[in-house]
Amino acid sequence: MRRPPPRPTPRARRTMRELPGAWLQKACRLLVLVCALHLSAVLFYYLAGSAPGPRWSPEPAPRGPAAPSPRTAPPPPPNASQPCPEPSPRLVGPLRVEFSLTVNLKKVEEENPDVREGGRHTPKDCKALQKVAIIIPFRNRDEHLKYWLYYLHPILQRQQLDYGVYVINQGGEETFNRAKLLNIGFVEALKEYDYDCFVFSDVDLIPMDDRNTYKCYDQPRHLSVSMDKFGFRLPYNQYFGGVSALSKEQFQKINGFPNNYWGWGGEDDDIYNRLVFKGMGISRPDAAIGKCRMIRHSRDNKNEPNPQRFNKIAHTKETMNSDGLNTLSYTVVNTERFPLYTKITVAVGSPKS
Ligand code: UDH
Ligand code: NGS
Repeated sequence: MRRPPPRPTPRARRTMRELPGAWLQKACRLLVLVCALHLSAVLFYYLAGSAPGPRWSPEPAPRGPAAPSPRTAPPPPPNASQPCPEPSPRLVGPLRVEFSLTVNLKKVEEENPDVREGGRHTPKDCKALQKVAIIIPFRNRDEHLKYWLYYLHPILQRQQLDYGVYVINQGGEETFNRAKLLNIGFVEALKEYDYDCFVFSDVDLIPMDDRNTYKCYDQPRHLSVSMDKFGFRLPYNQYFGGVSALSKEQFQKINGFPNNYWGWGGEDDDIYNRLVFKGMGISRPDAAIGKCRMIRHSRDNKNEPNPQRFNKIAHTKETMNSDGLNTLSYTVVNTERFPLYTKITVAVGSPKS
């Protein structure tokens, strides 16, 4: 005789009753886990796709040289988009400028990822209204250059300019020649790109308002009109020193700048005379927008006041056609393309040569 199966104990009976609930719970946990995994995968790919920096095309890399790094990547095609609005909507107005902080150029590079090698920038979302070469006369002022790069790159980008920064470094120990270095900057920048505007800037001058756009106007433009060292006003009405902007045509019309002002002073007055003798006037921003700070410094070696300057500026009319772009002679010693600027070291000769 078969014995009946043993009756389940009360505990077993309870387990059997709870069985469907426990399975459901396990299945739910599994579902939640799968969902979480899916979500993290989606999040990962989303973030990777929208991270700042260049997006690489999914196409296979072409054979040949390595893909260019973001700094050497070609600029966006200039006619790819609409003209940039005037004024730039990215301007912020008055700026705080001080020289007590220490500038780290590596950090400046990181903070300006859209500046390409050699200190070039082209706006991404519109076509710049002007192609501007910024020319800085230079010798032994690396500390000042750091401040200039730190302050100016963000400003120039907000101004939506297609620009390049050229530091024209006078090689050797001869007396400094600011105006000749500026002429050289004009010629050398044009060898690199079809610039239509040239901003000539001392290395120690920083604008205090980004509405003072570093571009060219119908008339030659004087930009540093309201300097702290002159109590935020012009030292005299004809003053054209510091920072100025001339279009390619305006510059050529005056035969460029004089080549034979050696040492400090007068070359900016000669330039002013040239402009007036060619029938041009000076355009300027108003005193508030034209405010700028100068980095205090002592007189440099080999840039003593030029005793001939008064005599020279008295004769601009007679000399301007035979001293300038048409008589410019120099040698390029070295061209270095740094991440934030192009440095061209030149031999300019000496007062006697
Ligand atoms: N520059 C150099 N190196 C030099 C000389 C001049 O880089 O050795 C460049 C630089 O861009 C400078 C510009 O030329 O900003 C104009 O020269 P500067 O700064 O000497 O002229 P500035 O009129 O000063 O600003 C003159 C000397 C002031 C002495 C004041 C003493 N308290
Ligand atoms: C004038 C100079 C300019 C000079 C200006 C400001 O006297 O070259 O002072 O100089 N002209 C002559 O000497 C003929 S500054 O105070 O910035 O050193 O730019």
